[in-house]
Amino acid sequence: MTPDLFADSCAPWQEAVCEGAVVLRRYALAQDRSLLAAVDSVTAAAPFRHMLTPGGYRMSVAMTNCGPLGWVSDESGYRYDACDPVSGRPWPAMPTVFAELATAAATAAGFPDFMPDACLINRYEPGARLSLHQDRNERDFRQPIVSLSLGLPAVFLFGGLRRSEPARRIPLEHGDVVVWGGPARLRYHGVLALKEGAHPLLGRRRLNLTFRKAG
Ligand code: MD3
Ligand code: FE
Repeated sequence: MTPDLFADSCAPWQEAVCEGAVVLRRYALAQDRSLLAAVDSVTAAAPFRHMLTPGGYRMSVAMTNCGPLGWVSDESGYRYDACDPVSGRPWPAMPTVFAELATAAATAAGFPDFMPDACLINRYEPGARLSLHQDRNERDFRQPIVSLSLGLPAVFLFGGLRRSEPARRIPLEHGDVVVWGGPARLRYHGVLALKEGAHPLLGRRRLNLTFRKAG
């Protein structure tokens, strides 16, 4: 063991991924069925769709949103919008079970009073991936982002403040919650292509919910 190796970078224990990032392993496990029922209620009103990147490519991850603001991408760029461009109607309300989970997890990670106004729901099927990017469409970077993983496991890439920095690989499983804030908030991150598999509740899918204070 060489403690100096970690002195200025990441702590060697699993919960604190890096300064500002905390993994709460299996934090949402006991609520998985009610969370999934709430996802179904959202997708009944705002179905998953494959958005286009500003460059015109179809994203392999299918997405939808709930809450006052939703993240959207099309050929004119990325932004938050109060309305679903498919229906022209406001995004479905954020289910109480979502908001309570996000606030409790943020509090556990040292960010009390987190009140998300946006929940992006990402659906991965085998082969779907998210390339390295920063989340910077939100107004206040002092606000953390809470992410919840459900279904098939995935490998999360956690890089640095520049795209060129090497990325760590963090496995994320069903029920894991991660809170990203402080100095971790603007780090590059992504998700490797989802491997084939079958989850007892979700089958060949992974869902990731990200909670943000966007506006
Ligand atoms: C690290 N989603 O929707 S959430 C995204 O699994 C997104 O679907 C991923 O990245 C997914 O933008 C990962 C984890 C996440 C979210 C925001 C971050 C990690 C982050 C912001 C800064 C650093
Ligand atoms: Fe992101």
